[in-house]
Amino acid sequence: MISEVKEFKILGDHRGQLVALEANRQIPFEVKRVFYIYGTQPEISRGNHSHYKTKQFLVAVHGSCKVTLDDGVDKEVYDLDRPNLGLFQDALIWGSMHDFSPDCVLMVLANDYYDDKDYIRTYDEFLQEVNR
Ligand code: T46
Repeated sequence: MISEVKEFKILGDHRGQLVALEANRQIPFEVKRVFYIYGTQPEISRGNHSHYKTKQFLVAVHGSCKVTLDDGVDKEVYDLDRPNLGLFQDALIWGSMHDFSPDCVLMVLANDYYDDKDYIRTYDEFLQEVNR
């Protein structure tokens, strides 16, 4: 198993719903960066890279998408279709995000600041790195 979709407690009442995510609790690292992607067309695939060190946690806070994670041996596809679901993507895992609903807002929490040098952009280089 590469990862698993985690289900968070919904702290709802008659006013609506609330989901709380805390560093080192629901999120398995200290969060240094949050970004979100939206307005992605259904036929578009995003990501398609890995990271040397960056760990990520993905939550579709609105709408839905699928995430394929690949550890160099196995591939698994995960559905993020509710705002109380999250998926951990470790370093050295190839990730792609696809099948976005038009209203999807995919929020990503990361354990480090953005650094272009932390990206592994070709699948061959990724395989070399995981087999080292
Ligand atoms: C991932 C998926 C879901 C920044 O300036 N800061 C940032 O923190 C990020 C993530 C990106 N950028 C810049 C770099 C590019 O000029 O934003 C532009 C688009 O980034 P990128 O092409 O990496 O976007 P995606 O959607 O292919 O991938 C991003 C993340 O890079 C990736 O780790 O999991 O969103």
